[in-house]
Amino acid sequence: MLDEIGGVVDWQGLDAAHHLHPFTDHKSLHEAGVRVITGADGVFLTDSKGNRILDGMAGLWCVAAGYSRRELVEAAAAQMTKLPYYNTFFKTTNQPAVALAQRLARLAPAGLNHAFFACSGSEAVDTALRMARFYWQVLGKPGKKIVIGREYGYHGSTTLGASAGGMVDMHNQGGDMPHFAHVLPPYWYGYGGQMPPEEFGLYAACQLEEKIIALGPDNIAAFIGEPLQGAGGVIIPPESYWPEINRICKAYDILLIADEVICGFGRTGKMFGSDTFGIEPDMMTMAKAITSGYLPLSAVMVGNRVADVLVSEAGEFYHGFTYSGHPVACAVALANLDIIEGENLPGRAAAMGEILRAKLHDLLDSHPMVGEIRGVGLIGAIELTADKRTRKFFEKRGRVGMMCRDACIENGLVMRAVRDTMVFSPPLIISEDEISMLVARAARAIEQTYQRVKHEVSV
Ligand code: PXG
Repeated sequence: MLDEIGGVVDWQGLDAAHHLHPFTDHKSLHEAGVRVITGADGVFLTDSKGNRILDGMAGLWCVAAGYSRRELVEAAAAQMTKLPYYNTFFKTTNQPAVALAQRLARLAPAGLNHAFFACSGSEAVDTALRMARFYWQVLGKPGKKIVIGREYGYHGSTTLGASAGGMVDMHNQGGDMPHFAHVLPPYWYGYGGQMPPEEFGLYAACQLEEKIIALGPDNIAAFIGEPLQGAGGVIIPPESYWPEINRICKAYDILLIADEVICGFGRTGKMFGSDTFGIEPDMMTMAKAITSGYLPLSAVMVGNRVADVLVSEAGEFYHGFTYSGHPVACAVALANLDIIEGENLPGRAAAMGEILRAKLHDLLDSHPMVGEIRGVGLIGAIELTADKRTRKFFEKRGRVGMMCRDACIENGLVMRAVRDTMVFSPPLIISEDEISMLVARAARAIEQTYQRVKHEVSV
């Protein structure tokens, strides 16, 4: 591979020698060789071999406005020229941070009027959890410490985030702090059995109520949940689920935290997943599409109930980051929100999502290895199954999904596998032609995978 002045650089070799990657088995990565991404435009990535790959995941669920947006580059350059950095500690602020806080208060559901800034989704989750516990301390209820999350929930990779999430492999590697508990996710395809989805939604919500009663409401600070569980496999709750969760959190006086890191900013067809699913959160965490991934930034939107206590009664909250309210990241977020609102990307996600699902149903409903196609807005999943009548999973879960993920790449498409569930979340600016391309490539990859494992599939 050539560098910009024509010298040969072995980027793969250097990467293997010096770079530790997130969520990676390095031995097998080194055997296979890493893919070097060198550029991107619109919904396409380019790699060092000159392949053009349709990015069906919007990076890691974040590049809502698409790649190569000049507006965002210019916003960053202008802010870097004017004020590249200053902190928001010690009685100071900066204009982009204030403007963004005001903008987010306008966009967020009613009553969420204050923003606390951080740099990643994990930091936003840490912030929300510490703030929830602090809130109860200030109110004289320091015993309310436990945070309840869900199996297959993902709330980041810091120690609190991993503990709040429901990924057992992360718990087993030190992400298992005390004062956390987990309940069943509203995953009808996996756990619904013979129950109709709406009945199963109530059943799953009821698991939270039972857990609260078992642990004692006086010991519980908050429930945290993604409106739909992204990294867990795009688990979309039945409509009955969230209204019941709202009711339970209110009935037992437990804060409700909606983790909007994936759902926020149009992904589900409305501005926030909370709007789509009717969630009434006390706090919301957001990141990723807040800058379309162009710079690291996250926020916790804090509802009046908590903010009023924090502002008027609490004294100092000993928490914050060097880059909280970073002026360049906030300026890019503002320019990105101009695109999201100006081009009505939430509405576009709703319309394009319908088209995407219709095309997937057309091509794949009758495929013997496809158990379910689901989605809302421009996020969705295709369940690969060993028996579509009984929704049976494959032996050694994750193996067939990984084969299909590799087949997708060979066909010029990035799609993620979560166990044997193929998930997609393309940039919200994707066109109808690009959707047809995505669907055709996905269908080809699924068929190629099927040809390799069809002896395991009941027809
Ligand atoms: N909450 C949710 C709901 C997320 O999806 C985080 C918090 C943490 O955000 P940061 O910025 O700290 O990574 C996330 C992140 C995957 C994958 O493979 C998903 C995420 C991150 C990395 C990989 O699906 N979600």
